[in-house]
Amino acid sequence: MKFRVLIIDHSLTQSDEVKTIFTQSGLVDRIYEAHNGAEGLRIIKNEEVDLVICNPSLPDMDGLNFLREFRALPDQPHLPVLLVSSRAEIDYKAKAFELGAQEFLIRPFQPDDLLMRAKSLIHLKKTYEELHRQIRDLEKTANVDPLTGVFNRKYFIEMMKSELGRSRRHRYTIACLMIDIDNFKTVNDSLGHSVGDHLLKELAQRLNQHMRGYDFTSRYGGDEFVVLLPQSSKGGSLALAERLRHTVDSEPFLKAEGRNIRLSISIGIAAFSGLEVSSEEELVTTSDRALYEAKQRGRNCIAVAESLDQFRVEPPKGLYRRNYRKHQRYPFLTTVKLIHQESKHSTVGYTINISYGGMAMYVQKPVAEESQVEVWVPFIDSTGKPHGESVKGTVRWVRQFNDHYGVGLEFEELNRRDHPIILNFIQEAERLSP
Ligand code: GH3
Ligand code: MG
Repeated sequence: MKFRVLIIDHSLTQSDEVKTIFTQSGLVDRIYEAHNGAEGLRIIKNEEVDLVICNPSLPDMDGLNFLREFRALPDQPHLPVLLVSSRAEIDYKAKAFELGAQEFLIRPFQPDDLLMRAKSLIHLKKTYEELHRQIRDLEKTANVDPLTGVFNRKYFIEMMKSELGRSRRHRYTIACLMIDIDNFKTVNDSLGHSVGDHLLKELAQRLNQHMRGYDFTSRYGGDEFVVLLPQSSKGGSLALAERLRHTVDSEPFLKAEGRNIRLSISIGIAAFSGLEVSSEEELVTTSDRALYEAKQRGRNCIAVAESLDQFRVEPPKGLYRRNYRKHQRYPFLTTVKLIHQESKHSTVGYTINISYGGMAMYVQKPVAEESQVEVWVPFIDSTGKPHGESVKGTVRWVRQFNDHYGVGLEFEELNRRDHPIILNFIQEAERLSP
Protein backbone atom coordinates (compact mmCIF):
# COMPACT_ATOMS: atom_id res chain seq x y z
CA MET A 1 0.00 0.00 0.00
CA LYS A 2 1.76 3.17 -1.21
CA PHE A 3 0.49 6.56 -0.17
CA ARG A 4 0.90 10.31 -0.63
CA VAL A 5 2.02 12.45 2.30
CA LEU A 6 1.94 16.19 2.83
CA ILE A 7 4.50 17.59 5.31
CA ILE A 8 3.74 21.07 6.67
CA ASP A 9 6.63 22.48 8.66
CA HIS A 10 8.33 25.89 8.63
CA SER A 11 11.62 24.30 9.79
CA LEU A 12 13.55 22.82 6.88
CA THR A 13 15.58 20.53 9.16
CA GLN A 14 12.49 18.99 10.74
CA SER A 15 10.72 18.73 7.42
CA ASP A 16 13.74 16.94 5.91
CA GLU A 17 13.92 14.57 8.85
CA VAL A 18 10.28 13.44 8.34
CA LYS A 19 10.78 13.30 4.58
CA THR A 20 13.84 11.03 4.94
CA ILE A 21 11.96 8.64 7.24
CA PHE A 22 9.14 8.24 4.70
CA THR A 23 11.45 8.00 1.69
CA GLN A 24 13.56 5.29 3.32
CA SER A 25 10.46 3.35 4.39
CA GLY A 26 9.50 2.78 0.74
CA LEU A 27 5.86 3.30 1.77
CA VAL A 28 5.17 6.55 -0.09
CA ASP A 29 4.95 7.29 -3.77
CA ARG A 30 4.67 11.08 -3.43
CA ILE A 31 5.70 13.62 -0.81
CA TYR A 32 4.40 17.20 -0.89
CA GLU A 33 6.01 19.90 1.24
CA ALA A 34 4.57 23.17 2.54
CA HIS A 35 6.27 25.70 4.82
CA ASN A 36 3.20 27.51 6.12
CA GLY A 37 -0.49 26.86 6.78
CA ALA A 38 -1.90 28.63 3.71
CA GLU A 39 0.38 26.71 1.36
CA GLY A 40 -0.58 23.45 3.10
CA LEU A 41 -4.32 24.16 2.69
CA ARG A 42 -3.79 24.98 -1.01
CA ILE A 43 -2.07 21.61 -1.61
CA ILE A 44 -4.83 19.76 0.27
CA LYS A 45 -7.44 21.45 -1.95
CA ASN A 46 -5.64 20.75 -5.22
CA GLU A 47 -3.79 17.47 -4.81
CA GLU A 48 -4.63 13.90 -3.84
CA VAL A 49 -3.19 13.46 -0.35
CA ASP A 50 -3.61 10.47 2.04
CA LEU A 51 -2.01 11.88 5.18
CA VAL A 52 -1.01 15.31 6.55
CA ILE A 53 1.97 15.56 8.93
CA CYS A 54 1.94 19.01 10.48
CA ASN A 55 4.09 20.95 12.89
CA PRO A 56 1.47 23.13 14.66
CA SER A 57 3.92 26.04 15.16
CA LEU A 58 3.22 27.63 11.79
CA PRO A 59 4.52 31.08 10.77
CA ASP A 60 1.22 32.35 9.34
CA MET A 61 -1.36 30.78 11.65
CA ASP A 62 -1.64 28.92 14.89
CA GLY A 63 -1.87 25.10 14.56
CA LEU A 64 -5.36 25.10 16.06
CA ASN A 65 -6.55 27.68 13.53
CA PHE A 66 -5.03 25.60 10.79
CA LEU A 67 -7.10 22.61 12.00
CA ARG A 68 -10.25 24.74 12.06
CA GLU A 69 -9.74 25.90 8.46
CA PHE A 70 -8.77 22.43 7.35
CA ARG A 71 -11.93 20.82 8.79
CA ALA A 72 -14.08 23.48 7.08
CA LEU A 73 -12.82 22.34 3.67
CA PRO A 74 -15.39 20.44 1.62
CA ASP A 75 -14.59 16.94 0.27
CA GLN A 76 -11.96 16.08 2.90
CA PRO A 77 -13.96 14.29 5.58
CA HIS A 78 -11.53 11.39 6.02
CA LEU A 79 -8.08 12.94 5.46
CA PRO A 80 -6.08 12.26 8.69
CA VAL A 81 -3.81 14.87 10.33
CA LEU A 82 -0.88 13.83 12.49
CA LEU A 83 0.61 16.66 14.54
CA VAL A 84 4.33 16.47 15.32
CA SER A 85 5.33 18.96 17.99
CA SER A 86 7.66 19.68 20.85
CA ARG A 87 4.72 21.12 22.79
CA ALA A 88 3.29 18.54 25.07
CA GLU A 89 0.81 20.49 27.26
CA ILE A 90 -2.24 18.37 27.79
CA ASP A 91 -4.70 21.24 27.19
CA TYR A 92 -3.18 21.97 23.82
CA LYS A 93 -3.35 18.28 22.84
CA ALA A 94 -6.95 18.04 23.99
CA LYS A 95 -7.92 21.08 21.91
CA ALA A 96 -6.11 19.68 18.86
CA PHE A 97 -7.99 16.37 19.11
CA GLU A 98 -11.24 18.25 19.56
CA LEU A 99 -10.53 20.11 16.32
CA GLY A 100 -10.01 16.90 14.39
CA ALA A 101 -6.33 15.95 14.67
CA GLN A 102 -6.10 12.16 14.74
CA GLU A 103 -2.64 11.70 16.27
CA PHE A 104 -0.12 13.69 18.24
CA LEU A 105 3.56 12.81 18.28
CA ILE A 106 6.01 14.55 20.61
CA ARG A 107 9.53 15.32 19.52
CA PRO A 108 11.95 13.62 19.74
CA PHE A 109 10.44 10.39 18.37
CA GLN A 110 11.60 7.08 16.89
CA PRO A 111 11.18 6.77 13.08
CA ASP A 112 9.21 3.53 13.55
CA ASP A 113 6.86 5.33 15.88
CA LEU A 114 6.01 7.81 13.13
CA LEU A 115 5.67 5.10 10.45
CA MET A 116 3.48 2.87 12.62
CA ARG A 117 1.06 5.71 13.33
CA ALA A 118 1.07 6.86 9.69
CA LYS A 119 0.20 3.34 8.48
CA SER A 120 -2.59 2.92 10.96
CA LEU A 121 -4.10 6.33 10.06
CA ILE A 122 -4.01 5.57 6.36
CA HIS A 123 -5.56 2.17 6.92
CA LEU A 124 -8.34 3.90 8.84
CA LYS A 125 -8.83 6.43 6.04
CA LYS A 126 -9.14 3.67 3.41
CA THR A 127 -11.62 1.79 5.62
CA TYR A 128 -13.74 4.92 6.07
CA GLU A 129 -13.69 5.61 2.33
CA GLU A 130 -14.71 2.03 1.51
CA LEU A 131 -17.53 2.18 4.04
CA HIS A 132 -18.66 5.50 2.63
CA ARG A 133 -18.67 4.05 -0.90
CA GLN A 134 -20.71 1.05 0.25
CA ILE A 135 -23.23 3.33 1.95
CA ARG A 136 -23.55 5.43 -1.23
CA ASP A 137 -24.08 2.24 -3.31
CA LEU A 138 -26.66 1.02 -0.83
CA GLU A 139 -28.48 4.34 -0.95
CA LYS A 140 -28.46 4.15 -4.73
CA THR A 141 -29.87 0.61 -4.90
CA ALA A 142 -32.50 1.53 -2.31
CA ASN A 143 -33.71 4.20 -4.73
CA VAL A 144 -33.71 2.09 -7.87
CA ASP A 145 -36.30 -0.31 -9.24
CA PRO A 146 -34.41 -3.63 -9.59
CA LEU A 147 -36.23 -4.79 -12.74
CA THR A 148 -36.00 -1.70 -14.93
CA GLY A 149 -33.04 0.21 -13.40
CA VAL A 150 -34.99 3.49 -13.24
CA PHE A 151 -35.74 5.15 -9.89
CA ASN A 152 -38.47 3.68 -7.70
CA ARG A 153 -41.66 5.23 -6.43
CA LYS A 154 -40.27 6.03 -2.96
CA TYR A 155 -37.43 8.08 -4.42
CA PHE A 156 -39.77 9.71 -6.93
CA ILE A 157 -41.95 11.01 -4.09
CA GLU A 158 -38.86 12.42 -2.31
CA MET A 159 -37.66 14.14 -5.49
CA MET A 160 -41.13 15.44 -6.20
CA LYS A 161 -41.31 17.03 -2.73
CA SER A 162 -38.02 18.85 -3.12
CA GLU A 163 -38.71 19.91 -6.75
CA LEU A 164 -42.13 21.23 -5.81
CA GLY A 165 -40.52 23.32 -3.05
CA ARG A 166 -38.00 24.67 -5.55
CA SER A 167 -40.70 25.46 -8.12
CA ARG A 168 -42.55 27.45 -5.45
CA ARG A 169 -39.47 29.44 -4.49
CA HIS A 170 -38.48 30.20 -8.07
CA ARG A 171 -42.02 30.31 -9.47
CA TYR A 172 -41.62 27.95 -12.36
CA THR A 173 -43.84 25.24 -13.81
CA ILE A 174 -43.27 21.63 -12.89
CA ALA A 175 -44.76 18.80 -14.96
CA CYS A 176 -45.64 15.24 -14.08
CA LEU A 177 -46.24 12.68 -16.84
CA MET A 178 -48.06 9.51 -15.79
CA ILE A 179 -47.46 6.75 -18.33
CA ASP A 180 -49.20 3.37 -18.49
CA ILE A 181 -48.81 0.55 -21.01
CA ASP A 182 -51.98 -0.20 -22.95
CA ASN A 183 -53.51 -3.64 -22.49
CA PHE A 184 -50.39 -5.00 -20.85
CA LYS A 185 -52.34 -7.73 -19.10
CA THR A 186 -53.16 -9.28 -22.49
CA VAL A 187 -49.47 -9.20 -23.43
CA ASN A 188 -48.53 -10.95 -20.17
CA ASP A 189 -51.31 -13.49 -20.57
CA SER A 190 -50.40 -14.38 -24.15
CA LEU A 191 -46.58 -14.12 -24.06
CA GLY A 192 -45.78 -14.92 -20.44
CA HIS A 193 -44.57 -12.93 -17.49
CA SER A 194 -40.87 -13.13 -18.32
CA VAL A 195 -41.42 -11.61 -21.78
CA GLY A 196 -43.51 -8.98 -19.98
CA ASP A 197 -40.53 -8.24 -17.74
CA HIS A 198 -38.23 -7.80 -20.75
CA LEU A 199 -40.75 -5.42 -22.29
CA LEU A 200 -40.84 -3.33 -19.13
CA LYS A 201 -37.03 -3.10 -19.17
CA GLU A 202 -36.91 -2.05 -22.82
CA LEU A 203 -39.67 0.46 -22.29
CA ALA A 204 -37.75 2.07 -19.39
CA GLN A 205 -34.67 2.34 -21.63
CA ARG A 206 -36.65 3.95 -24.44
CA LEU A 207 -38.23 6.47 -22.10
CA ASN A 208 -34.84 7.36 -20.64
CA GLN A 209 -33.34 8.01 -24.07
CA HIS A 210 -35.59 11.03 -24.46
CA MET A 211 -34.88 12.67 -21.11
CA ARG A 212 -32.81 15.76 -20.42
CA GLY A 213 -30.19 15.51 -17.66
CA TYR A 214 -32.47 16.82 -14.93
CA ASP A 215 -35.66 15.01 -15.99
CA PHE A 216 -36.46 12.13 -13.78
CA THR A 217 -38.00 8.78 -14.79
CA SER A 218 -39.24 6.27 -12.26
CA ARG A 219 -41.39 3.18 -12.12
CA TYR A 220 -44.53 4.06 -10.24
CA GLY A 221 -45.61 0.41 -9.98
CA GLY A 222 -46.69 -2.46 -12.28
CA ASP A 223 -46.80 -1.18 -15.86
CA GLU A 224 -46.94 2.45 -14.79
CA PHE A 225 -44.04 4.91 -15.10
CA VAL A 226 -43.89 8.51 -14.04
CA VAL A 227 -41.68 11.27 -15.40
CA LEU A 228 -40.95 14.44 -13.49
CA LEU A 229 -39.99 17.47 -15.58
CA PRO A 230 -38.75 20.38 -13.49
CA GLN A 231 -39.06 23.74 -15.27
CA SER A 232 -41.17 22.42 -18.12
CA SER A 233 -44.16 24.23 -19.58
CA LYS A 234 -47.39 22.54 -20.62
CA GLY A 235 -46.38 22.83 -24.29
CA GLY A 236 -42.88 21.48 -23.62
CA SER A 237 -44.17 18.50 -21.65
CA LEU A 238 -46.75 17.74 -24.33
CA ALA A 239 -44.02 17.72 -26.99
CA LEU A 240 -41.93 15.34 -24.88
CA ALA A 241 -44.97 13.14 -24.14
CA GLU A 242 -45.63 12.87 -27.87
CA ARG A 243 -42.02 11.86 -28.50
CA LEU A 244 -42.39 9.17 -25.83
CA ARG A 245 -45.72 7.95 -27.20
CA HIS A 246 -44.26 7.86 -30.70
CA THR A 247 -41.06 6.05 -29.73
CA VAL A 248 -43.13 3.22 -28.22
CA ASP A 249 -45.70 3.07 -30.98
CA SER A 250 -43.40 3.33 -33.99
CA GLU A 251 -40.88 0.53 -33.37
CA PRO A 252 -41.62 -3.06 -32.31
CA PHE A 253 -40.06 -4.29 -29.06
CA LEU A 254 -37.55 -7.11 -28.42
CA LYS A 255 -36.26 -6.96 -31.99
CA ALA A 256 -32.74 -7.80 -30.75
CA GLU A 257 -34.12 -11.14 -29.53
CA GLY A 258 -35.81 -11.92 -32.81
CA ARG A 259 -39.26 -10.87 -31.58
CA ASN A 260 -41.53 -8.22 -32.97
CA ILE A 261 -43.88 -7.11 -30.24
CA ARG A 262 -45.99 -3.99 -30.61
CA LEU A 263 -46.84 -1.87 -27.56
CA SER A 264 -48.47 1.45 -27.00
CA ILE A 265 -48.69 3.76 -24.01
CA SER A 266 -51.17 6.32 -22.77
CA ILE A 267 -49.96 9.44 -21.00
CA GLY A 268 -51.57 11.88 -18.56
CA ILE A 269 -49.94 15.28 -18.06
CA ALA A 270 -50.26 17.67 -15.13
CA ALA A 271 -48.12 20.80 -15.57
CA PHE A 272 -48.62 23.55 -12.99
CA SER A 273 -46.66 26.13 -11.11
CA GLY A 274 -45.79 24.94 -7.61
CA LEU A 275 -48.12 27.61 -6.21
CA GLU A 276 -51.16 26.22 -8.05
CA VAL A 277 -51.06 22.80 -6.35
CA SER A 278 -51.36 22.15 -2.66
CA SER A 279 -49.05 19.12 -2.48
CA GLU A 280 -47.03 16.65 -4.50
CA GLU A 281 -49.92 14.19 -4.14
CA GLU A 282 -52.24 16.64 -5.89
CA LEU A 283 -49.91 16.91 -8.89
CA VAL A 284 -49.53 13.12 -9.14
CA THR A 285 -53.26 12.47 -8.69
CA THR A 286 -54.08 15.05 -11.36
CA SER A 287 -51.69 13.42 -13.87
CA ASP A 288 -53.27 10.06 -12.98
CA ARG A 289 -56.73 11.43 -13.69
CA ALA A 290 -55.51 12.79 -17.02
CA LEU A 291 -54.14 9.31 -17.78
CA TYR A 292 -57.57 7.86 -17.05
CA GLU A 293 -59.06 10.26 -19.64
CA ALA A 294 -56.49 9.13 -22.22
CA LYS A 295 -57.43 5.49 -21.55
CA GLN A 296 -61.11 6.34 -21.88
CA ARG A 297 -60.47 7.95 -25.27
CA GLY A 298 -59.13 4.76 -26.78
CA ARG A 299 -55.49 4.58 -25.46
CA ASN A 300 -52.23 5.31 -27.34
CA CYS A 301 -52.90 8.99 -26.76
CA ILE A 302 -52.16 11.88 -24.42
CA ALA A 303 -54.47 13.83 -22.12
CA VAL A 304 -53.54 17.12 -20.47
CA ALA A 305 -55.00 18.58 -17.27
CA GLU A 306 -56.32 22.07 -18.08
CA SER A 307 -57.00 22.69 -14.42
CA LEU A 308 -57.08 20.39 -11.41
CA ASP A 309 -60.41 18.94 -12.53
CA GLN A 310 -60.63 19.59 -16.28
CA PHE A 311 -58.93 17.41 -18.82
CA ARG A 312 -58.42 17.59 -22.57
CA VAL A 313 -57.39 14.73 -24.82
CA GLU A 314 -54.93 16.63 -26.86
CA PRO A 315 -54.27 16.11 -30.54
CA PRO A 316 -52.79 19.52 -31.40
CA LYS A 317 -50.38 19.76 -34.31
CA GLY A 318 -48.01 18.10 -36.75
CA LEU A 319 -46.82 14.61 -36.05
CA TYR A 320 -49.09 14.16 -33.06
CA ARG A 321 -52.19 15.09 -35.04
CA ARG A 322 -51.34 12.76 -37.90
CA ASN A 323 -50.47 9.91 -35.58
CA TYR A 324 -53.43 10.55 -33.37
CA ARG A 325 -55.85 10.40 -36.30
CA LYS A 326 -54.06 7.42 -37.71
CA HIS A 327 -54.17 5.48 -34.47
CA GLN A 328 -57.47 6.56 -32.95
CA ARG A 329 -59.35 3.25 -32.92
CA TYR A 330 -63.09 2.80 -33.28
CA PRO A 331 -65.02 -0.35 -32.46
CA PHE A 332 -65.61 -2.31 -35.64
CA LEU A 333 -67.29 -5.68 -35.23
CA THR A 334 -67.77 -7.78 -38.32
CA THR A 335 -66.69 -11.01 -39.94
CA VAL A 336 -63.99 -10.69 -42.60
CA LYS A 337 -61.91 -12.95 -44.80
CA LEU A 338 -58.15 -12.73 -44.40
CA ILE A 339 -56.19 -13.86 -47.47
CA HIS A 340 -52.46 -14.49 -47.35
CA GLN A 341 -51.15 -12.68 -50.45
CA GLU A 342 -48.40 -15.15 -51.29
CA SER A 343 -49.99 -18.53 -50.57
CA LYS A 344 -53.60 -17.34 -51.18
CA HIS A 345 -54.66 -19.35 -48.10
CA SER A 346 -57.53 -17.74 -46.31
CA THR A 347 -59.01 -17.73 -42.84
CA VAL A 348 -62.06 -16.16 -41.23
CA GLY A 349 -61.43 -13.13 -39.01
CA TYR A 350 -63.57 -11.30 -36.46
CA THR A 351 -62.64 -7.64 -36.38
CA ILE A 352 -62.31 -5.73 -33.10
CA ASN A 353 -61.44 -2.18 -34.03
CA ILE A 354 -60.39 -0.02 -36.97
CA SER A 355 -58.42 3.21 -37.50
CA TYR A 356 -57.09 5.11 -40.51
CA GLY A 357 -53.87 3.15 -40.01
CA GLY A 358 -55.10 -0.41 -39.61
CA MET A 359 -57.38 -2.88 -37.85
CA ALA A 360 -57.25 -5.51 -35.13
CA MET A 361 -59.01 -8.86 -35.37
CA TYR A 362 -59.17 -12.38 -34.04
CA VAL A 363 -58.44 -15.24 -36.46
CA GLN A 364 -58.57 -18.99 -36.02
CA LYS A 365 -55.51 -20.00 -38.07
CA PRO A 366 -52.04 -18.63 -37.36
CA VAL A 367 -50.56 -15.90 -39.60
CA ALA A 368 -46.92 -14.82 -39.64
CA GLU A 369 -45.85 -11.42 -38.43
CA GLU A 370 -44.77 -9.10 -41.25
CA SER A 371 -46.66 -11.17 -43.86
CA GLN A 372 -48.61 -9.37 -46.58
CA VAL A 373 -52.34 -10.00 -46.44
CA GLU A 374 -55.58 -8.82 -47.95
CA VAL A 375 -58.77 -8.41 -45.95
CA TRP A 376 -62.14 -8.71 -47.57
CA VAL A 377 -64.72 -6.68 -45.66
CA PRO A 378 -68.36 -7.37 -46.49
CA PHE A 379 -70.94 -4.55 -46.40
CA ILE A 380 -74.60 -4.31 -47.22
CA ASP A 381 -75.50 -1.28 -49.34
CA SER A 382 -78.63 0.89 -48.96
CA THR A 383 -80.64 -1.37 -51.27
CA GLY A 384 -79.83 -4.37 -49.08
CA LYS A 385 -77.41 -5.80 -51.64
CA PRO A 386 -74.25 -7.31 -50.15
CA HIS A 387 -70.90 -6.28 -51.56
CA GLY A 388 -67.45 -5.74 -50.11
CA GLU A 389 -64.20 -3.87 -50.13
CA SER A 390 -60.74 -5.32 -50.12
CA VAL A 391 -57.87 -3.68 -48.32
CA LYS A 392 -54.20 -4.71 -48.34
CA GLY A 393 -51.81 -4.54 -45.45
CA THR A 394 -48.99 -6.03 -43.35
CA VAL A 395 -49.44 -8.11 -40.21
CA ARG A 396 -47.63 -6.06 -37.54
CA TRP A 397 -48.29 -8.18 -34.46
CA VAL A 398 -49.74 -11.57 -33.57
CA ARG A 399 -50.74 -12.75 -30.10
CA GLN A 400 -51.59 -16.36 -29.41
CA PHE A 401 -54.50 -17.24 -27.15
CA ASN A 402 -55.78 -20.76 -26.34
CA ASP A 403 -57.47 -21.56 -29.63
CA HIS A 404 -57.26 -18.34 -31.62
CA TYR A 405 -54.90 -15.49 -32.46
CA GLY A 406 -55.07 -11.73 -32.10
CA VAL A 407 -53.72 -9.96 -35.19
CA GLY A 408 -52.82 -6.33 -35.77
CA LEU A 409 -52.80 -5.23 -39.37
CA GLU A 410 -51.32 -2.02 -40.78
CA PHE A 411 -53.04 -0.83 -43.98
CA GLU A 412 -50.91 -0.27 -47.04
CA GLU A 413 -53.27 2.51 -48.14
CA LEU A 414 -56.86 3.62 -47.65
CA ASN A 415 -58.19 5.70 -50.53
CA ARG A 416 -61.50 7.14 -51.67
CA ARG A 417 -61.53 5.24 -54.96
CA ASP A 418 -61.01 1.70 -53.60
CA HIS A 419 -62.28 2.00 -50.04
CA PRO A 420 -65.16 4.51 -49.95
CA ILE A 421 -67.27 2.50 -47.51
CA ILE A 422 -64.47 1.80 -45.04
CA LEU A 423 -63.42 5.48 -45.11
CA ASN A 424 -67.02 6.62 -44.63
CA PHE A 425 -67.36 4.27 -41.69
CA ILE A 426 -64.25 5.66 -39.94
CA GLN A 427 -65.19 9.29 -40.66
CA GLU A 428 -68.67 8.74 -39.26
CA ALA A 429 -67.21 7.07 -36.14
CA GLU A 430 -64.77 10.01 -35.78
CA ARG A 431 -67.63 12.52 -36.09
CA LEU A 432 -69.73 10.73 -33.48
CA SER A 433 -66.94 10.17 -30.96
CA PRO A 434 -66.86 12.52 -27.94
P1 GH3 B 1 -54.82 -0.62 -19.58
O1 GH3 B 1 -54.68 -0.30 -21.03
O2 GH3 B 1 -56.15 -0.22 -19.04
O3 GH3 B 1 -53.70 -0.09 -18.76
O4 GH3 B 1 -54.80 -2.21 -19.52
P2 GH3 B 1 -53.75 -3.13 -18.79
O5 GH3 B 1 -54.02 -4.52 -19.22
O6 GH3 B 1 -52.36 -2.64 -19.00
O7 GH3 B 1 -54.20 -2.97 -17.30
P3 GH3 B 1 -53.37 -2.51 -16.06
O8 GH3 B 1 -52.49 -1.38 -16.40
O9 GH3 B 1 -54.35 -2.30 -14.95
O10 GH3 B 1 -52.57 -3.83 -15.75
C1 GH3 B 1 -51.24 -3.86 -15.44
C2 GH3 B 1 -50.73 -5.23 -15.76
O11 GH3 B 1 -49.32 -5.19 -15.76
C3 GH3 B 1 -51.07 -6.27 -14.71
C4 GH3 B 1 -49.95 -7.23 -14.77
O12 GH3 B 1 -50.30 -8.30 -15.65
C5 GH3 B 1 -48.82 -6.46 -15.43
N1 GH3 B 1 -47.66 -6.26 -14.57
C6 GH3 B 1 -47.55 -5.49 -13.48
N2 GH3 B 1 -46.32 -5.57 -12.95
C7 GH3 B 1 -45.62 -6.43 -13.72
C8 GH3 B 1 -44.27 -6.93 -13.70
O13 GH3 B 1 -43.43 -6.59 -12.85
N3 GH3 B 1 -43.91 -7.77 -14.69
C9 GH3 B 1 -44.79 -8.17 -15.67
N4 GH3 B 1 -44.37 -9.01 -16.60
N5 GH3 B 1 -46.04 -7.73 -15.69
C10 GH3 B 1 -46.45 -6.86 -14.75
MG1 MG C 1 -51.70 -0.78 -18.30
